[in-house]
Amino acid sequence: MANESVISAVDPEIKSEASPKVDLKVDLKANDDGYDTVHSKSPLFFDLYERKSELKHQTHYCPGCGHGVAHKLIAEALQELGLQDKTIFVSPVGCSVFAYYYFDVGNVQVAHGRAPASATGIKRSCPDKIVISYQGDGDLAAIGTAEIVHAANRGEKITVFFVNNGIYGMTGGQMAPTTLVGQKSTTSPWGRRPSNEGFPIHVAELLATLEAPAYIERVALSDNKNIMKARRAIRKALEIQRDGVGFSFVEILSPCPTIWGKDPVEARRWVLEKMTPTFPLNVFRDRRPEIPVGNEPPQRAVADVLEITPKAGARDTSKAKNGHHFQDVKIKIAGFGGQGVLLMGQLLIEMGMREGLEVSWLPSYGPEMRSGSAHCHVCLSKERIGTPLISHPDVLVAMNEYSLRKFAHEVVSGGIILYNGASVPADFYAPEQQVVAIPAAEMADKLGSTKAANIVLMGALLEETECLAPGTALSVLEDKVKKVDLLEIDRKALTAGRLFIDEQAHIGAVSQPDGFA
Ligand SMILES: Cc1ncc(C[n+]2csc(CCOP(=O)(O)OP(=O)(O)O)c2C)c(N)n1
Ligand code: SF4
Repeated sequence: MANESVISAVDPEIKSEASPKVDLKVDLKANDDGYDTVHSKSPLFFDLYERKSELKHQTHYCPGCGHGVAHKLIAEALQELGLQDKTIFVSPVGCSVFAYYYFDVGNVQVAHGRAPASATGIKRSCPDKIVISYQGDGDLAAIGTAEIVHAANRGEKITVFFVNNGIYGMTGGQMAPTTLVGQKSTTSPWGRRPSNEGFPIHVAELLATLEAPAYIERVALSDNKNIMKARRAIRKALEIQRDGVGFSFVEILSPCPTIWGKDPVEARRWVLEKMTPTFPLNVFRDRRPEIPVGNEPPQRAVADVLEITPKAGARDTSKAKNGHHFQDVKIKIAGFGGQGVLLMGQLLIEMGMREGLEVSWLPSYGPEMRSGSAHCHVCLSKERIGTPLISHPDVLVAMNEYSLRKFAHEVVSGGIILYNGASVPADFYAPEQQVVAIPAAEMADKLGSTKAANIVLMGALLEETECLAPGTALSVLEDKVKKVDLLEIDRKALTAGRLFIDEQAHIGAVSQPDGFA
């Protein structure tokens, strides 16, 4: 079998025991005994499987496992098509989690079920690459049902190889969505009953109800003839991606001798005799998707789409991209719901858009918005933003002590922490960051509304970082705050925050207990 030939191709000891005269490293040349070598290891595989230091030359798959065969067919197709250097292989959670030990291509291993979503992101950011999502049936048809359906429905130009062995292999044989009616598993020891566990899910047929997919085929690793068909289907799916046609999907019925409790030969026969009646082999889709022309998404800046135009007092947007001193600024604003945490983020991105920047805003809050904890991530950038998630902000605005303690460690070394308080707690240390305590709530209260504490801190942030122009802030406030009296308070709060930084912070109001400023 192909899997065995992979082993014997590289291990001199196994080779000499198994087939003493055949040097499988010789590529399709007649050997001494006159036979041609028809099985050999694809050069696309790494020479050694380093995961097993003591058994470097053998895979981690069980003997007779279909994953090894599927790997070989994929490797050979990539090799033949000359796609090795362009390929990014996304491996799943399941027995094939270690695919990256074998394929000498770009590799990413992702969370359970998420491979089509990750593959989508990779393909969209690197459209010239060949992106493969490789998944088992637990991964794709159970925890990852949503991901595969939506990736297929969007017609992502990726290739998905779906290894259907009717069971959860890695975790010891729980029922999968594809487990056959009557098939026993550790979680259906009586055999799957449609009345209780439902019927097997036919993923290929299900995806074929969608309009976008370009190619959907089901194949089986049951015997040589069907393996050859699988080989052709795999190659075709990759060609479809190479040619930019659309979403391609191959469901591969695959033996799992170990969990099925069968020897490798029986397991292959079982694929043909038991699986194919439920999962018929077929080409379910083979056509170029008909995407209406002229309705492509406009690749314009968000500010442009929303028709946000610069207002008087704002930074000159014609020079905006050159006028900012940063490549990007990442800000985290955290506090309790009701403190205007999310609103402050929205104001900042509105300002950013008016200054011609790319912006993102990612809110996070619990079910209890009022008084529950809330935070948001804001990114202002001269370039398109890869992710709105910010792990290490340049600036943290901590509206309360809880947020200060919880998020301070995330701030980059040399970053800024603006804390809503008269002084930082005595036992709080952030030696690598610049911490500025601002009694924002008190200041806002004196101006007429505690609610304006967020605007005091926004003024301080603008002054401290100079990331956006105060004039832009004013124009945004004028547009967004409808109540005249509140707008007046906000104006004053903005100025108060800026003045605090200018007049007090640098002469000692930076109140780290050790005097760090
Ligand atoms: C979020 C999450 N849930 C559950 C698991 C446990 N888990 C690991 S692999 C697996 C199922 C794998 O089955 P399948 O996708 O069919 O792949 P196979 O092992 O059969 O190739 C499960 C449930 C996990 N690792 N992560
Ligand atoms: S448990 Fe099944 S799927 Fe997993 S490696 Fe073994 S044979 Fe393959």
